[in-house]
Amino acid sequence: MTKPVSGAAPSPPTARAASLDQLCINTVRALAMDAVQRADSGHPGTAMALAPVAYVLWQRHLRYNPANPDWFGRDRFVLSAGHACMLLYAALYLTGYDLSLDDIKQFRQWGSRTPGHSEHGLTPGVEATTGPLGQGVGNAVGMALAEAHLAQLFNRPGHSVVDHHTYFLASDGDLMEGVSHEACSLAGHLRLGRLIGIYDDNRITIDGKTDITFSDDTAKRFESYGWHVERVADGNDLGALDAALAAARRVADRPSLIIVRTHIAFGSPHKQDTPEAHGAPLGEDEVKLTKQRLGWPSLEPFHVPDDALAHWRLARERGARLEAEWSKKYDAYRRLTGRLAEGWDEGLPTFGPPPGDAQATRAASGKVLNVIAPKLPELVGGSADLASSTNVVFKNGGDVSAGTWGARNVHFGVREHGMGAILNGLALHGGVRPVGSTFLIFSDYMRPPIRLAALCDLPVIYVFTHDSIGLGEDGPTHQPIEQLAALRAVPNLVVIRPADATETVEAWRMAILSRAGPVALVLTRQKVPVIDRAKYAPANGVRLGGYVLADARDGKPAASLGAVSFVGPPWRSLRGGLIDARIELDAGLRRASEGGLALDAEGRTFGMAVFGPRRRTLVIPMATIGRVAEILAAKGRIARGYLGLGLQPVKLDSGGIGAMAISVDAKGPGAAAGVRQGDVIVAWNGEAIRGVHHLLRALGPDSVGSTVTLSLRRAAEPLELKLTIGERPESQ
Ligand SMILES: Cc1ncc(C[n+]2csc(CCOP(=O)(O)OP(=O)(O)O)c2C)c(N)n1
Ligand SMILES: [Mg+2]
Repeated sequence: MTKPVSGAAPSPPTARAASLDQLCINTVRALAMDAVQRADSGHPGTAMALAPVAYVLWQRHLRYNPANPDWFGRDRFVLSAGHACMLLYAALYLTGYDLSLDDIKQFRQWGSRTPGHSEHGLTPGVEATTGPLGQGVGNAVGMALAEAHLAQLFNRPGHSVVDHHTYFLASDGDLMEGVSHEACSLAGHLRLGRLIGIYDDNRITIDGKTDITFSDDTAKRFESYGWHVERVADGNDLGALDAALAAARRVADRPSLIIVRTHIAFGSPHKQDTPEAHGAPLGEDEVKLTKQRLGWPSLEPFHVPDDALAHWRLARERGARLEAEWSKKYDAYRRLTGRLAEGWDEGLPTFGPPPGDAQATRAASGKVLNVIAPKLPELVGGSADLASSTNVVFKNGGDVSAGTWGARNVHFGVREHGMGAILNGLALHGGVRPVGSTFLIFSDYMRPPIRLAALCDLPVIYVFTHDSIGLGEDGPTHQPIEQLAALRAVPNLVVIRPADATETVEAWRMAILSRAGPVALVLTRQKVPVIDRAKYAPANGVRLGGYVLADARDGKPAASLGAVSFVGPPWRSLRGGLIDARIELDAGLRRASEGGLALDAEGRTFGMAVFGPRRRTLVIPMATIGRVAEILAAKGRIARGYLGLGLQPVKLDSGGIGAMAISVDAKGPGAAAGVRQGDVIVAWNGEAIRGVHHLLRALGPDSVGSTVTLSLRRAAEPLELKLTIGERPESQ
C-alpha cells in the first residue's frame, strides 16, 4: 500500500489502508503532544497540524536512507520553522534513523539529541540548524543551487549521479522574514526546478491571527518570482497533498511552492486554531481529550502502536534500495568526497617589496583566488552586486543563470542576507566550497547567517573588502567602525585581516584549509605596501593567528601593543568526552559548565563559557590564555593521558588556525622523536591543526598504533616528524 517514490498519484485507499494512514499520522501527533508535555515546554501545535504532510512526504516522495543520513544522493529536507522540530524528530524516529523513543522522551533536555530547535550535526537526518526564522528557506535555496550546479557538471546521459530534490517547510514567520524574500526571488530567477517549498498556511503566529500583521498574497508573490504554485485547501487531505507534491516534482523548470491550509493543534478541542497552541504544552487534560477525539488507542504517554511503527519503518528497506541503486552510478568523484586536490596551493603568487608591488589586499586576493580556482573547481560564489569591487570573480568561470547552473560566478544580486543563507545551504549540501563577498560595512546585513555558519562549522569563505583604513570618501554610512570587532566576537568565525599582499596569500591558504567553520577575509580597498620578507618574519605566521613581525632591537620593547587577530575556542568537545573530564579536574572549569564565567582557583575570571545543547565552547580572551595554560599544566593529566604521545598542551599559542605549543614528557615517544618544548604543531598528517580541540580530536583513541606525520614550527624553521601513537596510559 505504500506508494513508490515515483510520484504517481495514489489510488483510492482501502478502508484498512486509510485507517493505517490515520494511525501513522496520529502517532506523530501523539508524540508531539507527549514530548512537549513531558518537557513542559515546546511547540506542539504545528507538528500536530503538519503530521499528514510529513507522512505523505516521508512515505511517498522523499528519497532517503535512514541507515545513512549522509548519503549524497538523498533528497534534502529543511524544516525552516525550527520550532516545529518535534515533527522532524518524530519522522526521523519513526522511519528508523538512529534516533530512539528515549531520545524523543528527552526532548529539550540538557545534552539530549532532541533540542528545542533542530540542530544539524547533532541529530542524524537534520539537514540544517534552524530556529531563526527565514534562514532555512535560504539554506534550501543554496542546497538546490548546489544540486543544479553539480548536476550540470557531472550528469551525463544515462548517468545522473546528482538528481535529488530539495524540500523546505516554512511557516508564516519564515515568509514574513526578509531573508526568505531575497532567497526565493533569486531561486525563481535562477529557475531552480528541484526546489519545492511547503508553506504552512495556518494563519497564526505568536501574537495572534495573521490578519493583524500579514496580508500578502503569498501565491501571487511567489508567482511573481517565477515559481509554480500549488494549493492544498485541507492539510488533512492525503490525496491532495500527494497530488500537489507529485505535480511540484513534475514542474522541472521553476521552483514550486505548495500552500497548505492547516489548523494548528489539529484535533485539540480547545487549542486548535489558537496562538496558544504554538509555543506551550497543551496541558495534561487537553492532551487526553485530544487523544480521545483522534480515536487514539492509548492514554499512556509515548505509546507507539506496532502497526504504525512497522508501516513507517518500511522506509528502511526502501532507503537501502534507493541508495544501492544510486551507488551503482556513483563514480567516486574527488570533490564529492570533500578532499582537496593534490598540489592545490602550488604556484601561489609571491609579492616583492615596495614600491613596485604595493597593492590593495582585495587586488591581491583576486589574483590568489584565480591561481587556486582552476585547481579547486569546487570553489563557487560571487558577491551581492559588488564583484568588480571585491574581486571575487572566477575568470573564465562563467556566470550562473537559469540553465547555466554549472558556472562558477553566482550573482546574488543586492541581497546580502539571502546570500549568507544561500552560502550556508551550498556548504551544507557538499560538493561545493562557497565564497561570498560584499563590503565589510554590509556584513551587518548578513550577520544572522554568518553566526549560523560559525555555529554549524560550515566552511564558508567571506571576502569583505573596503575595510576601515583609507575609506572615507563614501561618508559615514560606508565607514566600518565596529564591524571588525563584531565579527571577531562571533565564536568559531576566523577573521583575518591581512596586512599586505603576502599575508593575503597566507590568508587564502588558511581559508581553504579551514574546513571546520567559516573564515572571513577583511581586505583593503586601497593600496598598501608589501612588507619586505627578506628583512622581516615570513608571512606563514599568519596561520598561527599572530606572529612577531619584527622584534624590539634588544628584545625589550618599550611598550606593548596588543594586536591579537583571533582567539578561537581553544578546546571543544563534541559532547561528553574531554570537556567533562576537564571539568572534573578544575573547579573553574566546573563552574564553566554551569554557564557564565570560568574562574580559576583564586576566583579570577579567565574565560567565558558559551554552552548550548550541541556544544560546549570555552572562549578565552588572549590576555588570560597564559593562566588557562598554567591550570592545565598543573593539572595536565588528561591531556597527557589522553594523547598518549607524551605531549601536553601547556601553552596555547593561539586558538586560531594551527598552533598548540607542546611540552615533552622526558620519557615519552615525543621526546625520543626529537620534539622540543615550545614546538608548535601546525599540521597533522598534512591537515592544518585548528586549535587544540582539533588536535585532540585527531588524537582520538582510534589513532593508537597509527603512524602520523606531525608538522611542527620551531621558531622560523619548519620540522616534520613521523610518530607512532602509543597506548593510552591509564588515567591518573
Ligand atoms: C528571526 C526570528 N524572529 C523571531 C522568532 C521567534 N518566533 C518563533 S516562532 C515565531 C512565529 C510563529 O508563527 P509562525 O511562524 O507562523 O509559526 P507557527 O506558530 O504557525 O508554527 C516567532 C516570532 C524566531 N524564531 N526567529
Ligand atoms: Mg503560522
